[in-house]
Amino acid sequence: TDHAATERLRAEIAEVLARARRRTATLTDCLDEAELLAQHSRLMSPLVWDLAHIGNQEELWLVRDVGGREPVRDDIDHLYDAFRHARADRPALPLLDPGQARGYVATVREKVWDVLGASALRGAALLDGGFAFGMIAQHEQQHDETMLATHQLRTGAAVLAAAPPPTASMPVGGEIIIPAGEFTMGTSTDPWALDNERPAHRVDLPAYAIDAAPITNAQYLAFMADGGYERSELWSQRGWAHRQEAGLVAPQFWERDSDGQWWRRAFGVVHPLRPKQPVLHVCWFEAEAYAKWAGKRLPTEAEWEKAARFDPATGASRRFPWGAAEPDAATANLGQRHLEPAEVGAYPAGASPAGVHQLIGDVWEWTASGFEPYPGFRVFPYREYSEVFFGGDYRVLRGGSFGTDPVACRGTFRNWDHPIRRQIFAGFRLARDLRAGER
Ligand code: AVJ
Ligand code: FE
Repeated sequence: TDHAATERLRAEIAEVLARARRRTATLTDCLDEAELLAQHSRLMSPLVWDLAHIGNQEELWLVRDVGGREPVRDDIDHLYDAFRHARADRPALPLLDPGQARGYVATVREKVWDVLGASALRGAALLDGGFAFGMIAQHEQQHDETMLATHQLRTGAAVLAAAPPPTASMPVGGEIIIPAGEFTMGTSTDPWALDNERPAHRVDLPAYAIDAAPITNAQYLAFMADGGYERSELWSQRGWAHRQEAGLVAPQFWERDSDGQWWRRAFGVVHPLRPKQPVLHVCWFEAEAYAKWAGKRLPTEAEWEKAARFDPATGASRRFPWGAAEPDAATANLGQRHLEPAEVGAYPAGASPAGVHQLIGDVWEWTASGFEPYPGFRVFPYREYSEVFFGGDYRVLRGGSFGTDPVACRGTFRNWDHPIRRQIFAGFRLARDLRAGER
């Protein structure tokens, strides 16, 4: 019945909002006031800004807009408007202190529980799939992933811990050929899909080859050993200029000892580089140079999505590579269950029908594509989520990382960042056109 469906949706919303808040607490309760207020990197906000910004977005959309309630703190809106102040300038603002920020997000959440429970919602926001609530849960989780990146940039003793990810249970490598043909890209029906994932549209692609797995540390080391960072001919002009200016010699957070062995610092712990794990913390220009060295290229967004979603048996596009089931510990490394990517070959149950592995989770994958609207795009509900970024200096990333919650991850989900950024949890896989006669 309608009533039972509404109650199920209400319970699902309550669970995703509560899960996001538990994670926000995990990321902020482990640090003292000074560390929450500190600028760990000019690329990032102080953690206490993310915390109150999470509450402020929730207040704007769920308390004021959906709930039609009185503002909790409309005097602080300007402090937490991401378009008003650059990240580097946020530490100097008269921000709520950690205690005030915690009190603020808790007060907002109390009001949201009240809004969610209100009978008036039965007809409106909830029947429309609960989009506003889903958007806010995704927003909190996206900032939680950003806060996790701030944790990775912070120096000092480790404060986060998690079980190690699974190791390879089968060898995975080489390429998969995706035959030519149309597929459905994007979605018009996923209730919590964001505006930039809409609408569903048909895309026709020639046949192409795509890597069965992301590029590993071992593969990346071979590029480095072959002079990858020293050979300007492997880099685009812009990429080489950036490589020179930023002094890039290895992925971020790699350290080499006097014996020439590489180690990786992750969340305050230095560990030997694990050869079968996907390479992490490379910028788009590094991925571009690696691709040139390998005689290949990055996949376009459409190629990535067809490899992830197209089911040749039905001709339909799936929500996830493995089907419609929610991600779990057997299919994908998501949700900060682990603090690093898993080895390639660790998730055979998560492969796509074509046999492409680990598209979802582990590392965000850089694509060749800029961030553009799909044909028929409509802003929903606000221009600043997607539209103002279209046509900018961004590249699209797909698939989510170990730090992405399932609520903010699916085969249609689009992320984007500047091509020089590498503090995000990004790696890549490659693709190529087929040679004459190859099929
Ligand atoms: C989609 C991850 C690029 O963090 O800038 C958070 C998500 N939008 N608050 C970002 C977002 C508004 C966004 N990314
Ligand atoms: Fe935000």
